[in-house]
Amino acid sequence: MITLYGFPLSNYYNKVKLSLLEKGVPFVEELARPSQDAALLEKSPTGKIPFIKRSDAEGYLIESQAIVEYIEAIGPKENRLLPEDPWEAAQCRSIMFLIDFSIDSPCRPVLPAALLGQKAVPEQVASAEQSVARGVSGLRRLAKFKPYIAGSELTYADLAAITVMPVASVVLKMITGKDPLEDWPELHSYFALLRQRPHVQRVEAEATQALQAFLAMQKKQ
Ligand SMILES: N[C@@H](CCC(=O)N[C@@H](CS)C(=O)NCC(=O)O)C(=O)O
Repeated sequence: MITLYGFPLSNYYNKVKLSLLEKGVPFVEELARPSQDAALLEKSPTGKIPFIKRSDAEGYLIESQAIVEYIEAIGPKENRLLPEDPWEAAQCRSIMFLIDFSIDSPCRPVLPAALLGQKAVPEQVASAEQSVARGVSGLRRLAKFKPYIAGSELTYADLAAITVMPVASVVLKMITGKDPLEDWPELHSYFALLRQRPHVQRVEAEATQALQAFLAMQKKQ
């Protein structure tokens, strides 16, 4: 059995959780918050979430991309979520890396301003906006929407898109009032298609609930 550590406020946690659900790999969830405490660092050497553990093996596995690849390797072969063809599989990975490094990562420096009420630094906000816009325009050139992001089959790239990308939208909209994904109608039709899937609905509902609870707690403080 796999134990998935983290919490549904994390987009990377949700990417892994949705991957486990869509692949059909049984798992249990255990709450873990990112921290630099020694106890957490023993399990997750960077102090980040998500990470997983197998009940029949020592040690933990960090980094959502490595975890997703592991899920594909151990899950039911008939339910392929990464193409067999190495070129097609690499195309999927490149979409996932673009989402992580060119859309999600650039908005991280301004996340505390959006979610923790810290003061936004104008240079950081401008840089985040510019970098995310560049990442989004790169993804616009790469996305196939036929109907899925990498082609005709559902892949982990779709599961990453629907779970990881919304954070850039939420964070930048909270700070600047402008959603960087707003003017991309094809993306919204594609997200609507993915949202017909029960597992996507479950993961998004649990993420929304966690965000609302977190914002309500922040307001009280
Ligand atoms: N590259 C990592 C990113 C994970 C990540 O950034 N997780 C966030 C939560 S969404 C975290 O733990 N942040 C705490 C920190 O940066 O110290 C992955 O794909 O798993």
